[in-house]
Amino acid sequence: MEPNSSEDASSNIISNGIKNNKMVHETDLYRTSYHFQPQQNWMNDPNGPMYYKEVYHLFYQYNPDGASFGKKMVWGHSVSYDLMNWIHLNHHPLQPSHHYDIHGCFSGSTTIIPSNNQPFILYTGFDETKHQVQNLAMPKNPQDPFLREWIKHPQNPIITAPIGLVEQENFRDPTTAWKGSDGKWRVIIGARNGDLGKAILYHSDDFVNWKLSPNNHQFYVIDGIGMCECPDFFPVLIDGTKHGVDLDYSSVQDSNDVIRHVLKISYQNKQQEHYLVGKYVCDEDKFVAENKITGTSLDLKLDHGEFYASKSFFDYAKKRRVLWGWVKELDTEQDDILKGWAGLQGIPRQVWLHENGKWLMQWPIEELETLRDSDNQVSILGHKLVAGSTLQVSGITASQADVEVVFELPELESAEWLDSKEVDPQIVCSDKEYASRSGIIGPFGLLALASKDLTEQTAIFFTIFRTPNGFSCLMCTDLTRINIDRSIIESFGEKGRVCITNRVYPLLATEKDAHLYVFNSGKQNVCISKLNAWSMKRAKFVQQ
Ligand code: DQQ
Repeated sequence: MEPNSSEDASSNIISNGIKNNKMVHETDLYRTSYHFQPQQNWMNDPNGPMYYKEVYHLFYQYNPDGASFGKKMVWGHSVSYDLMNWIHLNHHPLQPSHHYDIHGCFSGSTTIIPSNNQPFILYTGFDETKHQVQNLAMPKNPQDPFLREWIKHPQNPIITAPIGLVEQENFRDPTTAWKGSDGKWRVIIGARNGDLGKAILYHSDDFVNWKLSPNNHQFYVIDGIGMCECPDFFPVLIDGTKHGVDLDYSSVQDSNDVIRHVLKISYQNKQQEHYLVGKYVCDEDKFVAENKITGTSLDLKLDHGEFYASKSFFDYAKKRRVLWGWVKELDTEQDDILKGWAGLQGIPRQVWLHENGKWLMQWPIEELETLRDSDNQVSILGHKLVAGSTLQVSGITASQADVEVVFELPELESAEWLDSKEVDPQIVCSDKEYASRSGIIGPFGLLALASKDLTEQTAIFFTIFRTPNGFSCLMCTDLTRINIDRSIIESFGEKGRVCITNRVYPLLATEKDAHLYVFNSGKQNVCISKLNAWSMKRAKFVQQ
């Protein structure tokens, strides 16, 4: 069973492209129907997402000149009322214009100043000497809910790299700033110094003049990982509820018993999102993490697939924290140039802390359900999935679908033995043949974007093991959700504890030739206690 392969994608696109001689979205087999992507060209990191004057804003790293990473990156900008349907604004709020960003306006964040509800952008400029410096921009007209025009601060660059502490070429991606209980603004900037990955902390009284934190400017240092890109620092409630909290520390002293903080870094060398959960002592600028980033499979990760440079924001409207993440292409640069675009944003996710206080939970935001086509839904209840069997889920558009499935498992005693100290689950997972190998309980799961003859498919599967401390499952889950959208598959397992994002480029399983199956390669029967699947409607994207 060949998983959908990326390397053969080019033949398909080339044939389409040349044949039709015009690549319009409809014929573009891999262009998504409900994921955020610009009309054309290259997109990477989500920048400064926010909710302002009842409008959701998403800025993103964008190359206006082509479908590959550009020499003069700008900030793209789109707005929405529901985080699903978008208005792509024609202007670029930030584009290279001065010595301090002439080689590119790189990633950064927005901060809304509570006192006057005015948003500011802090972003990294790639300057004339190819050093990375931090700059400030503010809206020309804060009354415009679409914030179409931005002005760069005359004092830019407002922060330059502290020599000896960090490399001037690796000092970027300022976080959303927050005000401490001492009334001082704080911001973290990602950096590297040799093998040391660093989160550098700055203070400011007026949001313009910044200096290294006198308490603890090396906010967090990780040896052996190299560059810490796109840091994100935010509070979460420890009561397990899905509510979000914002970065307001007027009373932080006594809230460490109800909140924890998350420091997320984009691990450049591994292109993965690793995070720490811990206690933040604001007036000492100390972050005491309860886990470590070691670069091994034991690390806490936001996603085990293609998901990078993520950024969260506090959604005042719904009192939740929403997470965006860039999902890059896995086909070739040639393919991207031919299809005329590259890069997606994952479905925005609500993020909260598990009630055990140890790890984050993520789930697609509820607005995604507004795109479910209720006239095109399938339900399967209490179906015994016999060992070695496959069941087609028909009656939906399998190339763009939303699926929720609950599996019930037989008695577990017969499960195979696995000592996770001896075996790295990540390696087991990455074995392409694993899904078809017959274990005792599993592999079982879903075959998405599958061709009729199953020669092409992407398996999302689970296996149950007996381990030294009880039972564990390889992405074992009782509740899973997968979002399928033509060339992206996002899986959310165990109610949101495990997320895996895939990019696939099916050659056969496209449009109406795409199918969805449930399978059980295990020796024991499992039960589909509940499966609901919906065809998904297209989201609306307009240019303005
Ligand atoms: N992408 C940006 C950088 C950031 C990197 C440039 C992460 O600011 O570090 O597009 O993908």
